[in-house]
Amino acid sequence: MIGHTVLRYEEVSSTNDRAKELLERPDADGLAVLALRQTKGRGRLGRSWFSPDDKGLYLSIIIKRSFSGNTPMLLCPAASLAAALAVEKMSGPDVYIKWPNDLIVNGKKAGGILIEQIGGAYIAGIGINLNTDPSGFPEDIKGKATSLMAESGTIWDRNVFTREYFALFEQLLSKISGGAGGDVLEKIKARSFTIGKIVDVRDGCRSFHGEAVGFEGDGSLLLKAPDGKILNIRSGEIK
Ligand code: BT5
Repeated sequence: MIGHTVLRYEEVSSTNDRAKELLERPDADGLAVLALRQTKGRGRLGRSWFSPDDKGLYLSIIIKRSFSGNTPMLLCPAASLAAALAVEKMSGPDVYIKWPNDLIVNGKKAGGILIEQIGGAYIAGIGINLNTDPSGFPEDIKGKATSLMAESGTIWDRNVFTREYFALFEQLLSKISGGAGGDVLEKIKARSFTIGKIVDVRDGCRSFHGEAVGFEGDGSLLLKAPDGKILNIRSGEIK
């Protein structure tokens, strides 16, 4: 069960790093690490995650179970969708998912997902700006980032949110490991900030341009290039 044990810390470098140290525990699958602040919160590709004290959700969940086929590729969609559904369940603002890992509220980034693989285990890192005051965001993200509090006008209870998140993520994990990943992708499509838009996608030194038209079964983005060709993009970043 996701969240069967929750280890809570005042401060860690990164909850993903702390989770990594716990991978060999016999009860590792589903174990969660929660911190009030991170001194080296991370995004993808070595980017940093702004993690002010006591304002956000800094959560990592160890997933160490056997998966078949392309299921692990669906961990990021499942973790993103669980966040959107948890916000919805708590009557929050609509959350859109910008492929592959951004949680968007009213056009701004309110959270992000970082999935890391270590051997046969995965760590799902979930960062959400619950009660962050937007005036405190660093200059480079000011104007692009927001928080649930800023968008809803209410204070978000981290513990209640986390409980909802655990239950929803568990349900979605059962779906993807039970072969119903298509359902998850359909639900993401309905909340997608990407599908239907003309986008530029950067993947390392490659870049692609076209209309985002859908997802492949493994969560890859399908892009219709100007010449009509459909490109299948497994990872990258939308500019
Ligand atoms: C992500 O990366 O969006 C994944 C973030 C995952 C953070 C969680 S917190 C718990 C766990 N422990 C960790 O150490 N990490 C995970 P990426 O797509 O690479 O986006 C990173 C970019 O988002 C940065 O380069 C900034 O532009 C922007 N950013 C940084 N902090 C932000 C924040 N608090 N809110 C909104 N945008 C932010």
